[in-house]
Amino acid sequence: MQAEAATITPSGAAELIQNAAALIFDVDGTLAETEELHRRAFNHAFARHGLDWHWDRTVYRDLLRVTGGKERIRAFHTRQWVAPSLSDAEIAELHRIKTAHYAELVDTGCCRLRPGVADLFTAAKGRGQRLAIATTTSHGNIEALLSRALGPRWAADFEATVVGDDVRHKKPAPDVYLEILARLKLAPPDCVAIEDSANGLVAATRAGIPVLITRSMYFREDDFRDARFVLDDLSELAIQIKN
Ligand code: XBP
Ligand code: MG
Repeated sequence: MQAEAATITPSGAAELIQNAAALIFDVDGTLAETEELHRRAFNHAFARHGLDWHWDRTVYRDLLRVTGGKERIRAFHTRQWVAPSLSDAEIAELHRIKTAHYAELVDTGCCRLRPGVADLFTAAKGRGQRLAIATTTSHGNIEALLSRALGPRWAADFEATVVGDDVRHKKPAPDVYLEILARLKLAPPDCVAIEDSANGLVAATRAGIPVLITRSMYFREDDFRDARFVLDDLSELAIQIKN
C-alpha cells in the first residue's frame, strides 16, 4: 500500500511564526473544533425556549457567515417567513442559555485542542514570544475551553485577550485585531494572526497583520488567497519550529 504523502508544511510558515514578536490566535475552529458544540448548544437553547428551530450542519455552515451568536440567531430569525417575534432581550436570553450549555458540553472534555496547538504555545513561550487571543466568541467560552485544555492558569500565558463584545464591530471588521495591536503596542507586520475562516482572514488582513490559516471543519472551502500560508493543521509546524 502506498504510504500516505506526508503533510509538508512550507518552511516559510515556520520562519514567519518564529520571527513574529507576537502570535495572535483566533479561538473557534483554530484552537479547537468548537463549532459542533456551539451548534448543539444553539439547538438546546431553541428547544428550551419552545422554538421548533433546529440547525443541522448544512444550515449552520451557511449561518456561520454571520459572526457572533446573537447576530446569528437574529439572522436566522429574519430569514424565517413565519416566526415568532423575538426581541433583542429574548435573543440575549436565548444566547445566555446557549452559552451555559456550551460550557457544560466543553466541561465534558470532549473538545480537545487541535493538533499542534499546545506544542505551538509551548515553543512560543520557550522563545519568549508574546501570545494573544482575538476572537468573536466570549470570555466565558474561552475560559471554559482553555481552563479545561490548559489548566486554571491558562490566562497567564496570554498578554491580551479581546472578544467580540469588547469591540464595536465583530469580524470581518478589524476591530479585535486593532485592539490587540494597541494593547501589545506592536506594529502589524511584527505579528502573525492564526485563523481558520475567511471572516478571520479579512479581519486580520484589514488590520495589516500577516495571516496563517489552519483549515477547519466548517471553513475548508473558504477563499484564503490573501493568507501567507494555508495549512491543514498546526502539527507539522509545531515540530518544525521546535527544531
Ligand atoms: C467564531 C464565532 C462565534 C462562535 C459562537 O468565533 O463567530 O460566534 O461561532 O460563539 P472566532 P458565540 O472568531 O473565535 O472564530 O455564540 O459566543 O458568538
Ligand atoms: Mg474561527
